[in-house]
Amino acid sequence: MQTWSSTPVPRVAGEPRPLRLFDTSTGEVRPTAPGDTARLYVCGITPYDATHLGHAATYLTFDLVHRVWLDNGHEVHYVQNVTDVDDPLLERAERDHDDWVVLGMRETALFREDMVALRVLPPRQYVGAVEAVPEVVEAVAKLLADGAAYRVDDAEYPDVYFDHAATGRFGYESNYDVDTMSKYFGERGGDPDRPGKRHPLDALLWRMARPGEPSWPSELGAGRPGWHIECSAIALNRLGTGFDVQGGGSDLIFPHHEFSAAHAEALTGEHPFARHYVHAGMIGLDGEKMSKSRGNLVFVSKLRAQNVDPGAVRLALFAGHYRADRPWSEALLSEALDRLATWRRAAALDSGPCVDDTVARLRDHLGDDLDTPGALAALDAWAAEALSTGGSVEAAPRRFRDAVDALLGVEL
Ligand code: 5CA
Ligand code: ZN
Repeated sequence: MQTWSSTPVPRVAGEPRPLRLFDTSTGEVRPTAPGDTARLYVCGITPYDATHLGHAATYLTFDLVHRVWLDNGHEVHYVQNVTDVDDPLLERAERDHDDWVVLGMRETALFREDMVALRVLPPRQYVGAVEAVPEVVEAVAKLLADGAAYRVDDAEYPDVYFDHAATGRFGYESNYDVDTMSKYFGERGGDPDRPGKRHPLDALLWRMARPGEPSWPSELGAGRPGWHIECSAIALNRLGTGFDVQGGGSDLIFPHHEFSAAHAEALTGEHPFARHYVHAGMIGLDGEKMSKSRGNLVFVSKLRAQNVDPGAVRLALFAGHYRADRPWSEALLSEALDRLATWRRAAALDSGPCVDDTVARLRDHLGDDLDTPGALAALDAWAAEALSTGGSVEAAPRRFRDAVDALLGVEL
């Protein structure tokens, strides 16, 4: 699939700080340790509706990871998927008498526009599930041959399932107990009650063709991919195993990232699939998680249509820590607009106070598990001083602007 266009990232003078991130699997903030090329996989959208601020917050979180690594001199090999064939997309298309292919293409195109507007740096490879069907078929065939997968006992639809115990490590990513796993498995796309499975927690790998559903002919029989294997195959085939960060929102901790890791580890025999599993908190509205199924959504495209500055959307979402579940509100946006206006006034001055310490603090905060509230406070302090007492360093406003641009992706 076509990725989206990039904006140039200015270089920032001074010493970069390495990036430490909270890893769900170990429950600790640990240093990321990328080689020359940092490898990042972030789960993409299921394109059945427009991008809302919850999605945006998650992609902005990983945009900061991308930017901090760039600041540290790494190349970043970033891969993202699009789940362009799956039950929610097919159900929405049917409900709206729409063609699922057209619906997916339309919403994916809108997502790209939203990402460009929000100045999210693009993935190097943006890969649809449909494009990846041959990769999924190859992976599922190998899992079957190795005994990590099996066909359900169903003469009509012998779908292929993954034996969740195949790697002997199941649960290491989420660290959830069995009750929690069972609850989320049922709520997030799993089918615990499917007759013929060996265990309720086993996950679908290949769904045999049903009348009226899209399918692809293959050595497994005509059918379509399960969800988790899509991300395992796409990530493994581009980034290899042991890549630096697997990312998504916290609703993907289980079952999605647990199974993506288990599938990939069963395929390669290597552990871990990713060195860090990083999860962004859920953005809510009116006291509930913002979600397509609940319909309590604020769309990025709607804000764009109202001419809301995308920089303010970034600052509003960065005002809270990425791991915290937090609400979106008009007040949050309005504070962000004020902050943006203040920073712009300060950045437009002819001179200002020395900015070196501020940039160092900005880097320290971002390096420390993306502490954006701390980063914003450091920048606020410089802007306030520049606007009140001034300063004589002519290069300072430009350096402030470049640091905000490079590290936070906000254009002043
Ligand atoms: N296509 C799959 C991943 S392979 C999927 O989960 N798609 S999605 O469209 O439902 O979500 C896209 C991304 O946005 C995921 O990382 C998800 O965790 C994140 N997300 C969804 N809702 C929210 C929310 N309210 N707040 C923060 N992130 C969210
Ligand atoms: Zn995924």
